[in-house]
Amino acid sequence: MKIGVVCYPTYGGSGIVATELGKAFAKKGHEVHFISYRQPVRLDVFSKNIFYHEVDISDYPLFEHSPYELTLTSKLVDVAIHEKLDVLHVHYAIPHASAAYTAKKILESKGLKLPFITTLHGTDITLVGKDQSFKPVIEFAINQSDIVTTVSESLKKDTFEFFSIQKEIIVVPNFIDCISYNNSFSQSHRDYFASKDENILIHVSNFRKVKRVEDVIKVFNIVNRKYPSKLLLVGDGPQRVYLESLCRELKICESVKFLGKTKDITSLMSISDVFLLPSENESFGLVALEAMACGVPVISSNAGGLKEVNKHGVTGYLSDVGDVESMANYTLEILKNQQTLNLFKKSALKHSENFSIEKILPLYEEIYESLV
Ligand code: GMT
Repeated sequence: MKIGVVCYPTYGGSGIVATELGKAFAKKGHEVHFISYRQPVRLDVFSKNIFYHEVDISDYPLFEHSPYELTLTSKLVDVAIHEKLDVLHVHYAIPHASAAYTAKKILESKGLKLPFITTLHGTDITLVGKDQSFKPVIEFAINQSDIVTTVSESLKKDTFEFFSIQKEIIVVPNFIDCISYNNSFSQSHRDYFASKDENILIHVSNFRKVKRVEDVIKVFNIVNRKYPSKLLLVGDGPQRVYLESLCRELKICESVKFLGKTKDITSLMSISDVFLLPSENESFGLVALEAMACGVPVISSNAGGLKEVNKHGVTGYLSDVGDVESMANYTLEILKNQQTLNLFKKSALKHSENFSIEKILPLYEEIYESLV
């Protein structure tokens, strides 16, 4: 098959899922054409089956804002015609699904067919989708997609709740390539951050409000008073300055390491004991799954699809959003002795295998084939 993939190229989970999925299809011998305004971060491999088409976002003096949706639509038409795409998979509703719809109609006027699949990832529904200024477009684009998928049952429910949807929605969970997460532990890396008797807690995100990173710091502050620990904060974003000031206020700057947008997340997760994800909303929580694949138990909120990923009392624990006391107590429970920690680590790793790419790829394959 010749597959077009549209995604955001940045660090966000939707771009990662789109890129890893495309790479996996290319590995199986399909031709995959990525279309975005910048090369996706994980598209760092050479393969004879992978192609990248950049959408021009340079400004014309008349425009105050670059009309990305239109340049994307034109690029989709161009790539579909010249590369003879069989199917298009767009990740994130706006503007990707609406651009795909317009491209499909333009192609139809030329006697060509291009079915498209829209995968909804989370904030396109739960945050952006709720915005009245986007709602009619998102609703229309979802209804016009040939197939719609969501990454969790919870997001499917939200989509039906927020919009008037006349289509069936198929749930295809996020996935990981288990092999690439194993065996990244390095004692010297661990020694660099913490002494022998300290624990390492970790959080990875884009530091947006929805992630509630301040709760991560508050949980850490409680845990650290009982069991001396270090906190690794990986990522960056709008809340960074506030988070730094909170650490100063709590006088824990020495124990909290802001590591920025490093690419080598696996190595950092592999030396950690507990992963914290207290999000206000999380359609799936790919990053929690990545932590589990590194053998790290997860303390998370019970928002959105996190219940479908993190198994309470098995792979970690879930608490109500904002209940930092409960999250701290659960963290202390996991860290109470090496035997308990090892048990949780083992269960987290085992559970992550349920989301292996080998299990999820055939679901997308079936969807593509049904359209081609
Ligand atoms: O806000 C983010 O976390 C980024 C966002 C994205 O679209 O890149 O992530 C969403 O999609 C991920 C991949 O499907 C999910 O694992 C995340 O849970 C989801 N984020 C939210 O729902 C907040």
